[in-house]
Amino acid sequence: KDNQRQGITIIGVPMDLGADRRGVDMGPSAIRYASVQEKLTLLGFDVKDLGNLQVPTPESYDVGETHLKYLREITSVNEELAETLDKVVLEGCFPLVLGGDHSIAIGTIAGVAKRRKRMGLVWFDAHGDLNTAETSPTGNIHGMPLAVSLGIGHPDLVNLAGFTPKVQPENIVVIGARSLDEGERHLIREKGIRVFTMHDIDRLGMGRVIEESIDIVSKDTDSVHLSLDLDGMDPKDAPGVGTPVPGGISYRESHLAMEMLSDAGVLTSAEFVEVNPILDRKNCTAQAAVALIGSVFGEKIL
Ligand code: 5AB
Ligand code: MN
Ligand code: MN
Ligand code: MN
Repeated sequence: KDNQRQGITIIGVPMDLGADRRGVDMGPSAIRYASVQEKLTLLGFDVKDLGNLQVPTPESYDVGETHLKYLREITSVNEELAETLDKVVLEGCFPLVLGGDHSIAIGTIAGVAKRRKRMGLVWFDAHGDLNTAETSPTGNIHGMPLAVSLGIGHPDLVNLAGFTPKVQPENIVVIGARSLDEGERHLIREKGIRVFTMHDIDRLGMGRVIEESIDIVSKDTDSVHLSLDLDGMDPKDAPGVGTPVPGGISYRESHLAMEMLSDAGVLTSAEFVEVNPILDRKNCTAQAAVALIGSVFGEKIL
């Protein structure tokens, strides 16, 4: 694995066209306000912040087809994101993307997968994000990025950056799932995707779950991306998310997961998404995101 961790490049994507509830567009600011750059600098990294990509304001655009809301605008932001990330990878820096709603994973994954032959993917989330226009109960694209990365969905999204699929089902783990739609369950079975539900985490413990996860995402891969949706955590610890689901991953379990991924030295890119400051309490969800980012980059208790 390319362990070029000395340089980290931060990119903010204030996207909220992919979800119904407004406010995730303020996620990148909230995470910066919680001192992400200072934390990483103190850990000894050379941190560059490229600022935010331009994202259209939903009020100024037509929602388009209701089963794929804001498809055109989301596609164009993700194209730019993919191009930006491809450059970051070429420079040898570790891309750290701050969302924004989870539809930005389409562009993040396209960008980091472009130069890689085979990528592993850790999807930390209460949801599967495996819907298509046909199976989605909402038409919100933030519920579709994992399907899109597998090559399933609208051609404009699937073919982003000129190649598909971005990732193979056998190199993916989903961690924290507790709210899956019928079409998502079907796809998980059909593709054989390894999903560690909350039930599995309760039974096995997070330690075992991450050990197995590391095997899955690092076997025959040349890079590993972490896509972390803050709603994977329990809403008691991370209330500032648009689609909270009770019974989630605890503060400590989520840290253990990041610490073990860090110790394994497998991660080559990461994104932290779905922080909604409007629904938060004193920015504690953004603070949790920054604490998790610290653990990803090797912060230790002792
Ligand atoms: B998130 C739901 N499955 O498709 C849908 O927060 C919720 O990125 C999706 O995980 C949640 O609209 C998307 C009902
Ligand atoms: Mn989610
Ligand atoms: Mn998600
Ligand atoms: Mn959400």
